[in-house]
Amino acid sequence: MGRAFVYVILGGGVAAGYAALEFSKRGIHHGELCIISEESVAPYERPALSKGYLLPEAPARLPSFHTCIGAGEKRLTLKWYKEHGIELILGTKVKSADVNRKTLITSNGETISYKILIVATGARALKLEEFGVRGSDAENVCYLRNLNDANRLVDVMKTFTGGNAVVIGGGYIGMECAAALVTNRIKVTMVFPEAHCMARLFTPKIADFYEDYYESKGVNFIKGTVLTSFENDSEGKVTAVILRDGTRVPTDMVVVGIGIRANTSLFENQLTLEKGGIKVNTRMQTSNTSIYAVGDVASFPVKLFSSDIRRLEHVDSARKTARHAVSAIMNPNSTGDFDYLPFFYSRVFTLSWQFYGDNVGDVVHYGDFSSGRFGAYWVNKGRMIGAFLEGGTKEEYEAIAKAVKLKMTVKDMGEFERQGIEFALKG
Ligand code: FAD
Ligand code: NAD
Ligand code: ISD
Repeated sequence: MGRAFVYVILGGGVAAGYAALEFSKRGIHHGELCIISEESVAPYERPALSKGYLLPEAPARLPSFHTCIGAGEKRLTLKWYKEHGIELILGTKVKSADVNRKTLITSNGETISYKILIVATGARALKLEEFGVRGSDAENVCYLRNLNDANRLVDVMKTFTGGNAVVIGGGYIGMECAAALVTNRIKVTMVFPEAHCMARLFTPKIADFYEDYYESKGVNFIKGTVLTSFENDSEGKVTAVILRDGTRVPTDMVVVGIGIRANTSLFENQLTLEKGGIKVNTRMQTSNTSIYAVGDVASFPVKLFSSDIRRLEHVDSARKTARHAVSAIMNPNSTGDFDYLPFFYSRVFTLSWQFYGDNVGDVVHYGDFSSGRFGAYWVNKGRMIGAFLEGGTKEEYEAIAKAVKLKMTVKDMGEFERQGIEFALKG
């Protein structure tokens, strides 16, 4: 059995939702587009899973955070897809792809053919087993990538209110989940291999601020080490984690956030890959002209960084690469090169930061670290190429984004540091 579509979006996450909205805005006929997703719900704003979804009071629940609410656009419910003649094939994993035949085969054995395919398969959470640790399938060990994981985490948190958790990993998931656990009255120990948290992005000085803040909320940090094994009770539940130096940390539950791998496996010998993702050009087109890739799975040239190929793992890039791909498909002649300003953000407790650009080169810090209104700029070859700001206003965030986009010239580093946020505000 089989079905044929003009456009197929493979994957039903953030990028898929934004691509669907863009297709509808640009005008497609009923029955032309389908989305195939392993998840059993329509595309939703994944960032909610480590924030509003984990709140102890009035937590966010679907359908409130379907895409494209996160960018202030329409919320696309099942009804919307139906009304727009977009087929949602949910709870269905694509098992294989044949780019020559232009077909996908699903877990039900169905063959779906396409004229144009958008790959939006995102990424999967890395498992501890991939680092030689066994037993992370225990019922009180949680990962967080999708709605099922989030539901499991909520259930486990509820079971251990007033208890202890170990968070493995000091990246985005580790930091956001640790904050959520504390808010749910669970005492947290964070364990990660680097010298400070958020090592991919933060400077030691920025990290110090967040670590001090977390410590003031009762979080204990064990840095520069990794977990090597679990201790379990007779029912298989984890009761303690054992670290590389033999330290034993008793716990009621564990949350693991040790990075991701892009879901490229369906295309590994069929499309060109780079930087762990599917390589695309400035139109989000892969090495096969009928196939586009967007979101976490796409490695694309960032014009601002001399067209260096990057794979970004953030929601803003998922939304914008998806829209750009659809524009390139539907209106090829009026679609220019993708010109993206990398944008990352996080919100924990009452804190909130934004980062634009790239974090290489010399760093200057500015502002007041004791009051939580501070920032940092990255300067490379006399130009500002990255900016971080905690506790900024809308106007300030817009100003740092613009300054990075313009790669403002920095003549005097001392003066630049002294001006701080004023440097970006005065434009
Ligand atoms: P995804 O949203 O992961 O969607 C991929 C989809 O493809 C999934 O539905 C998956 O089931 C499906 N799929 C994969 N393989 C197959 C297959 N073979 N067959 C069928 N379906 C398949 N970024 C930020 O910038 N800010 C944040 O605050 C933030 N918070 C986050 C919180 C959490 C808990 C997580 C996990 C991520 C967060 N991110 C955040 C990252 C952001 O969510 C991702 O960058 C974004 O979701 C990427 O979108 P995507 O569509 O490429 O992938
Ligand atoms: P990450 O790359 O941000 O952090 C991974 C962390 O894992 C590292 O910082 C390191 O401390 C740790 N680590 C690596 N190997 C380890 C090992 N063997 N043992 C113990 N720790 C180890 O990845 P993540 O935190 O897992 O986040 C997953 C994905 O979700 C990322 O793509 C991230 O961008 C996304 N996310 C983003 C946000 C946001 O942008 N606000 C929020 C949540 C999740
Ligand atoms: O996707 C990302 C991310 O989370 C970062 O911190 O890219 C950046 C780079 O690792 C740093 O620029």
